[in-house]
Amino acid sequence: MTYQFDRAAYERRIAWYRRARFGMFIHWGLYAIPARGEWVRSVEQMPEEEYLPFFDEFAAPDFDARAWARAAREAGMRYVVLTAKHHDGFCLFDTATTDFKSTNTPLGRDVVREFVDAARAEGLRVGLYYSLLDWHHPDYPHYGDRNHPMRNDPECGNERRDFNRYLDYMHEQVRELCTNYGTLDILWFDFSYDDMRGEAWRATELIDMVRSLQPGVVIDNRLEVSGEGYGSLATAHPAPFHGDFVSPEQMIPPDGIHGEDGSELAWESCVTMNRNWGYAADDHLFKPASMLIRSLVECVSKGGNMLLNVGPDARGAIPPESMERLAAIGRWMRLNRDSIVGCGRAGLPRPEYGRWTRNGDRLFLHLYDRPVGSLPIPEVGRDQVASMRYLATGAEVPVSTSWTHSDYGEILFADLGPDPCLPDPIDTVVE
Ligand code: FHN
Repeated sequence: MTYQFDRAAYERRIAWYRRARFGMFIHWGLYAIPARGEWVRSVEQMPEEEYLPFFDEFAAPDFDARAWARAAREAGMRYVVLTAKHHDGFCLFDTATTDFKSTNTPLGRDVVREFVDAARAEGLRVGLYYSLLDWHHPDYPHYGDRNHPMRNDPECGNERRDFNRYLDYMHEQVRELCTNYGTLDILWFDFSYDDMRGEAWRATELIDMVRSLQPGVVIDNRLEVSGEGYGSLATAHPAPFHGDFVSPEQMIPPDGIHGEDGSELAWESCVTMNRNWGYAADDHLFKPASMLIRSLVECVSKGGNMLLNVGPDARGAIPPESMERLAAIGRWMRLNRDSIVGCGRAGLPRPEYGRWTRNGDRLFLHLYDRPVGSLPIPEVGRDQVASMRYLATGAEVPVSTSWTHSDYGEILFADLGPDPCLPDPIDTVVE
């Protein structure tokens, strides 16, 4: 039977996600010990025997999922996504499929269990990231040149590996995650490449199982693509494993993301604060909070979400540079959240001096450059506007009168100008 995409069911499933707009990504695992990013095994061509000792060292004395979830909530985030398993194959959940899991380390705890409980206790939606790649599993194809791990190198003896047996393992782990940790709000698969996409993962079978266990879960599009691609969600005939949102990585699409039929697709830009997803001790170049807030505004003004990453260190603590930025973002969100949560594209021309977002008949102008004197707003008609106020202070906005017609009830400003709630850009330590 051919798959029929049910757009009405899709829009119902994705509605909360479109309103949420802002989430936290958490990359954590054994790689926090070498502290050179989550691809350290591949980039440094580290053999398994050099990596496995980190397993016996993984004690994470400061691991506190509730502290992570509280930091996300206080930053104004509405959902959190944790790496349940990254490419190194290390499982942060108590799986029956392998001993390579957090419950067998000195930490001895089911990190995913504590994470989902903490997130829900903080009123957040729960997401789990799951790597399709697995450098630990003996049946996952290995690659000779680890700097180009996507090529299937003949010297790696892949003919002896049974990839279908790996897929059975992978599907069983996904089934455990969908069965043992309550209602999941997001499943974040990562990632497809070369000919490893779609049915190469037995994706229809996988998605059918996921949907039978977690009917309302929102799924990303990386059973088909990586951070560069749209996937079949954008086409007139989405595949069964289309995913529910497009997942641009470290970039913001110039004008949002639309399907071939012109429909506005859900999308989420996932971004790091520095240059690494996993903890990297030497990576001190963090973006200032004001830049991260502008990225969030940019995403929402184009109808998208932003998933902002933190990489806890080997002790389990979110780095201080990240905590500083989360706190600054939280100060801004406490006063301006109405211009982000529940908002989307305003349907107005994009001004030079800022960005518009909209929620129903409320318009929000994110002022990047505050004008001297009154504020010309040629995009909106004066005669239908009930009031204009700065969100951060409630103060009336002095404006000029040269306007055209509109149908908006009120305009509120989320002022990104020299806002008292935004700290001076935090000095970044540049090595
Ligand atoms: O290889 C991963 C990477 O480590 C990280 O998890 C990002 C997050 O979107 N996804 C892959 C690269 O696209």
